[in-house]
Amino acid sequence: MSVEVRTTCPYCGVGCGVLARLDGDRAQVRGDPDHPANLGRLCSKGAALAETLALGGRLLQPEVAGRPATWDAALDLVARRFTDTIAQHGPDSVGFYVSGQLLTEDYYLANKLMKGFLGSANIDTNSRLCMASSVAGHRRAFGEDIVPGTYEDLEQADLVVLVGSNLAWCHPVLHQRLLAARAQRGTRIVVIDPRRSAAAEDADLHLPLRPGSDVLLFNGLLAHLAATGATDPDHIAQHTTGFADTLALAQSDAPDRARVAKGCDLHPADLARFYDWFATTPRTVTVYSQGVNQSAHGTDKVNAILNCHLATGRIGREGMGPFSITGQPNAMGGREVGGLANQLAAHMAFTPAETDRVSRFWTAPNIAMKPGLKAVEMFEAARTGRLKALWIMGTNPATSMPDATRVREALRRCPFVVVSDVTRTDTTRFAHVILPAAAWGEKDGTVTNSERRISRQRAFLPLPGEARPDWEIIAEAARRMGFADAFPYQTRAEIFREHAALTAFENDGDRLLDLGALSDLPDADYDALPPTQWPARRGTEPGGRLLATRVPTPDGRARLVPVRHEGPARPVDRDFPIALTTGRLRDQWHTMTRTGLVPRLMAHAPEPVLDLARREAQALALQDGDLVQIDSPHGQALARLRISDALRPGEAFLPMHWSGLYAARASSGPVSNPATDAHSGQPELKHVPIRVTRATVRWSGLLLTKRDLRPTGLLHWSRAPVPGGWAYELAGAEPPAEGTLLARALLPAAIRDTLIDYADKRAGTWRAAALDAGGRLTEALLVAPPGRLPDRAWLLSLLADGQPLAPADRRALLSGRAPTPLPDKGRIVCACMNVGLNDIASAVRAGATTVEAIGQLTRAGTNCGSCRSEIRELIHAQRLLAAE
Ligand SMILES: Nc1nc2c(c(=O)[nH]1)N[C@H]1C(S)=C(S)[C@@H](COP(=O)(O)OP(=O)(O)OC[C@H]3O[C@@H](n4cnc5c(=O)[nH]c(N)nc54)[C@H](O)[C@@H]3O)O[C@H]1N2
Ligand SMILES: Nc1nc2c(c(=O)[nH]1)N[C@H]1C(S)=C(S)[C@@H](COP(=O)(O)OP(=O)(O)OC[C@H]3O[C@@H](n4cnc5c(=O)[nH]c(N)nc54)[C@H](O)[C@@H]3O)O[C@H]1N2
Ligand code: SF4
Ligand SMILES: [Mo]
Repeated sequence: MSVEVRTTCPYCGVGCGVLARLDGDRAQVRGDPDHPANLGRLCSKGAALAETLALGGRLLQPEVAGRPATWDAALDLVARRFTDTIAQHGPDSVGFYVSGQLLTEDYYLANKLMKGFLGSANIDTNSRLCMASSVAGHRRAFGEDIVPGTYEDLEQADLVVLVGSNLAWCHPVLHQRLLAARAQRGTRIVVIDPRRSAAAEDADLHLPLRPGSDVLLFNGLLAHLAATGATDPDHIAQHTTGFADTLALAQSDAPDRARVAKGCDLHPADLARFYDWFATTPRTVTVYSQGVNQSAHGTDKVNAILNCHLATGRIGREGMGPFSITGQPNAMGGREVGGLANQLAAHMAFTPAETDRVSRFWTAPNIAMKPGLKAVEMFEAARTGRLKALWIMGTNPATSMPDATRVREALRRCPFVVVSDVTRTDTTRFAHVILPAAAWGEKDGTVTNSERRISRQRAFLPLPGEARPDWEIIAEAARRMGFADAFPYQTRAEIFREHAALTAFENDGDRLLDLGALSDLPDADYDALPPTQWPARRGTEPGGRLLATRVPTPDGRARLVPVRHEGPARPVDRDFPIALTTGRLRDQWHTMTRTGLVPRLMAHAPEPVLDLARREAQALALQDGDLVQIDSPHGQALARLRISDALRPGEAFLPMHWSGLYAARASSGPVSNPATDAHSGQPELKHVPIRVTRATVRWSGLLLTKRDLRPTGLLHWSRAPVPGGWAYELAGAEPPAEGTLLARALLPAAIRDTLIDYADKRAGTWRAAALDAGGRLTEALLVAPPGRLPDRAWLLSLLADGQPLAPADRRALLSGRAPTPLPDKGRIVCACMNVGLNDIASAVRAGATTVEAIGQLTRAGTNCGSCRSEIRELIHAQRLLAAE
């Protein structure tokens, strides 16, 4: 048996420690009981990591112009095209678009190459879509991008306010820690979210505010704190500036509570309760995430929250503080190295003193002197021809950027596009050069989580094919561009030490980001580095809370920032009357390149679904399960409709995960609004006005196959991995006979002869199946009028079985009727224990009224706990049904 390797989960910013090991060729993972972030827990995604490691679909060799190439040829071409483009058009004609999923060492090199040596600051990251408003808000208030608190604060608080954060699904292990602490000390939880999210389901109070009205809510809170004497005059006087002006603007914005209740569309009693709890609870932590950041006024939302904490002195102390929680595993590390276009490096910006300092440290005479293009601007520059060479690393902008159709146009027009990825994506389709990167389990380096804790990711798998770690790819390219002296690295430890040394360089305490104590870490200590929180100043104990008193502004005081409430960039109107928000599902990670491979993770949400408020669904006479078209001013999407009571009237929700690899046109990117926040450049991904209409569907189909296809020419398809292969849902607007022809073309010519083939023209149905030499099902294709496909559970079991088809099953395939209909679990709710919606509903009917009782009857919710909030909601819904 092999040794267990201590590493870190590559998904969310909680940064859980993982113990991974290889038994033969089977990987196994479990939570690291010694990691301070998770103390042994993992959520459904972390627990399924071992199932994402199969090499099918991995990029294993560089490609140039769609053909396999050697590393030498590919890297020479990258170096030559970047060098030539700069020689002809200047440094600002090239760009890098990178990712919070790179390791710190990768990120540091990409930033150093672009800003220090190519001479432009055109390196931006998907953190622009994610954390940029928090960064800008922190810098306005604290002079530096600092998250003051620690995870323990959530456990030591008496009140935890989650603003625009679905912690239950997006940071599940931290959510479980919070719920465990609440069971001990009775912590109150308030959720501020237009949607009744899974986190809201667990809250003591949910404020379903009008989308975009957060500033008004927190301005009203500041006014309330002042009016009730809940502010801390000593803290305000000694450690802050700007209180009077900030309060004055808050009071004029929110003159009384009635005005706030109306503006935010909240019940006055709920609002009063929240204000009262906040005013009277010193130990308060406010956690905020994308409902705050992804807004045209995200930076103001951040400062509106910070203002309330600064006015009460609740910052940097046990159980208190504002807490911007990061999304990606290394969003924080990217901010440390300076991966955003408007930062230089190591929390320094572009002042003359800072550019001088960094240029001396790097020995970089050609350093960028001004901020570069931010993500939305960068793709627009590529579209309009200003940007002529672009290198994308570890992110999938063709899917995840707003107004993604224009982004694709930009990628099509850009004369030279390089993509470093581990797999094919919507973005690699536009690449002139594809570089195969090492994936989780193979790569090795550091990441920093939401509480500033640096952890090692360690390799436990060999590099497959010709894949190479990102830092090596970047260093190789840099050497070929003529910068061998500045990129001599042989190991990642050297890079980490240099990064740590830069944070400490000429830093006499004016930058809190200081990793000086790690700047001469021997290789062996780097390899063995335990999770370490910064600051890690030389000669001091690392870690701890920050900003309680001293703040890294020139005068040492934190700034309250006056902010005024403004609505969304583009409100709803007659043409686009519904407000769409986009966000995350429990078991998927982003554009599904890894979690989409795991049947049990996919089972929670196997199809792209638009949630629509009941009032609109009724007004439009839409039914659950209808295929609907979503039109926004920017683009279109197609998804299955689900009527929702968790949404406010007038609102809809679409997951951000679906890409062109998993569905015909269900991505949120083309629909989303590219309008950005003026301070942070972060796009308003949480609000876009839309119109919803029923799509005309005349036939539907189901294809079970072992092949990995991407159908073209159909109105709609989506797919999910299932045991034994893939299940494709198909739909078309043609009459069933034509649909049959279209669908039939999906079958490979070679096997069309081995088919069990049955058509009933009158009924509009057609069924076909292919068996291998052993009589096992390899393909099944069924076409029928909408809603008339045969029993799905039975069909899936035939594919999963791997046994020769029994005569009864053969006959049943022809007749379209399952021999004995299998019990249908319904959509899977508990991914760990494989428990479905229908199992839970029958447990409720059998008398289970608590999550614990459901657990005893079905085992749902007894492992990672990620599904417990949903089970609570289901119990509630079932009991309402029963009461009707
Ligand atoms: N399962 C899963 N977990 C993840 C990820 C994933 O892909 N899957 N991704 C990670 C990443 S990179 C990130 S950034 C985080 C994101 O984590 P979260 O920010 O928690 O997740 P989202 O679902 O994007 O959005 C949060 C909530 O914002 C609400 N919202 C929309 N508009 C408003 C508004 O105007 N005001 C307020 N107050 N709320 C609003 C939405 O209804 C939604 O419930 O998750 C991380 N964790
Ligand atoms: N409408 C809408 N859009 C959104 C959001 C939203 O809420 N709504 N959220 C935004 C947010 S917060 C985020 S963070 C983004 C996320 O959006 P993306 O960053 O585009 O999403 P991912 O699918 O995580 O892309 C990561 C890519 O890196 C690859 N990869 C994985 N490991 C490695 C590696 O080690 N090296 C390299 N080179 N590649 C690797 C993966 O295969 C994948 O293709 O989406 C944003 N877009
Ligand atoms: S909470 Fe889940 S996704 Fe996030 S780091 Fe932990 S195991 Fe990974
Ligand atoms: Mo994110």
